[in-house]
Amino acid sequence: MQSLICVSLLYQQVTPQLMLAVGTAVIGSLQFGYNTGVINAPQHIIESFYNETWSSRFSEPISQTTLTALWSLSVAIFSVGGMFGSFSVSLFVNRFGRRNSMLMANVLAFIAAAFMGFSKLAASFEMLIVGRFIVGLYSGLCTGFVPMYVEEISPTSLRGALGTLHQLGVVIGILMAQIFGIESIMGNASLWPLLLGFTLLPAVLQCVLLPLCPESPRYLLINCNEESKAHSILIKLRGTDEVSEDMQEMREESQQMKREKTVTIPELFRSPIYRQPIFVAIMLQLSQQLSGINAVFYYSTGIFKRAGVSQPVYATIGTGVVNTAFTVVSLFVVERMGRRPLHLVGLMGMAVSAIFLTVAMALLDQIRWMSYVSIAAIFSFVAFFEIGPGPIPWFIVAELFSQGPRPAAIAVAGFSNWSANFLVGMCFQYVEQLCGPYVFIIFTVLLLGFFVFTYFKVPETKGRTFDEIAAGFRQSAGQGADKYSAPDEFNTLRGDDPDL
Ligand SMILES: *[C@@H]1O[C@H](CO)[C@@H](O)[C@H](O)[C@H]1NC(C)=O
Ligand SMILES: *[C@H]1O[C@H](CO)[C@@H](O)[C@H](O)[C@H]1NC(C)=O
Repeated sequence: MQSLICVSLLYQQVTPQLMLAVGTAVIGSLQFGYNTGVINAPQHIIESFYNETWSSRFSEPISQTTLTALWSLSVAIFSVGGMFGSFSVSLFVNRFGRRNSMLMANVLAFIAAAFMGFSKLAASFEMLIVGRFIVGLYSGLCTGFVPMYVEEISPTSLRGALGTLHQLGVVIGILMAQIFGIESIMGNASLWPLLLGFTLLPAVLQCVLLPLCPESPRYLLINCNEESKAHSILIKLRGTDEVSEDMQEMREESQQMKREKTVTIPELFRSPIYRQPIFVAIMLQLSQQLSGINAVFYYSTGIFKRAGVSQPVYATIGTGVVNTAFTVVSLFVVERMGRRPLHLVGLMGMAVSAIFLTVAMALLDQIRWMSYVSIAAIFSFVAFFEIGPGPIPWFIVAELFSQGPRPAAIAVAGFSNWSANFLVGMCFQYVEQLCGPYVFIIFTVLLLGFFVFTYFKVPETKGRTFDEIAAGFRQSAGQGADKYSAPDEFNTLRGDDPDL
């Protein structure tokens, strides 16, 4: 009976307008995922393109070190772009609005697609690298724009569920890239430029659909003070005239924002009330990236090959399928369960899977069927990622900070995310060449470290107010932090930044 009511409520709230807007925005998440995964399958084909280009330019074959360096750079420069992109999000969203920012960002996708798509024709690997940088920039912007827009247009009761669609878009993007990367589709010597340039099509689609989507009512009301516009958009999005509650909620939020000054990034680190939460936020991001998940998404085809799997591309697609399936699972559990237990379970599961993978790869020469164990281990590694370290850090970061410090906190978290992502993309191949099958031991150690950190330092945030969470931090920090009571802190902060 109760679930019947839930379903009918859901039906009422998910209007066509809302679906269109969310669906269009999530194309941005798809783009991020696609470009994360696209470089994986055709690695060897593009490497031989680098080799040929190099030979014809310098009339000598490329050395293995140069090739590894160039390839790692092509993979990892995406994260450098992402870092700049995620830092620029706030420059756009408050000036141009959420929807128009998304629209404008697509210019980057066009440019990047051209650079990557024509790199072979121009016999220039530099173009490919530049294209990867630009598409990273674009992805960094998307990972800021999309969750913000989706959250702001969704009704409160659906915010969590629709918010996870961003993550779902990302993993479907990865899966698409893996499927298109099959040799008989686009992962071959003649079509790989199309594989990389494909990012153009979703961009075009989004440019066509975005003008049909509404601007975020929250932006209109709070940033532009256009109350009637916000009101009429809400009516369309909700499919009912009864939007006074939503309006009220946004007005209260706006009041709250006026009371609570925006905190800048340096203030975040200077102020004792934020120092601990921001430390937790950074560590959670690192636990996501240094778990080794991107080593799998960037290099799994190579890993499977070394693990003796006969059709590595299909195993890679398998990881995409598992990834997508477990993202759907987490979509249902995250809203119900606490964040902390899920993160702990995810980290421990990943650590155990990494151990299995290491053992399987070490015993491969003695025992043939170990290649199946390695496949299973990578699948469960990915599955546990989507239970914990995948979705949880974002929930916690958003729930740890109230209005004032949240944008700065999210920028810092994004920065840590992308820097760690870069580190993994850049170093994995080198470390793997050094450690051979034991490379995942490094991730195991890191994972166990993050498990211990989460166990002792990360508070539960679900269903708690910011004040309660802050009180918890003060308690655990001991006497020292008690000297600073929150209101005083806000007052001093308000004093030293006149333009906000
Ligand atoms: C580059 O190509 C040449 C000729 O095809 C080949 O002998 C050499 O091994 C390749 N170099 C690398 C690092 O793969
Ligand atoms: C951080 O990285 C993960 C995985 O690479 C991704 O799912 C997430 O959206 C990223 N967040 C940001 C802000 O870049």
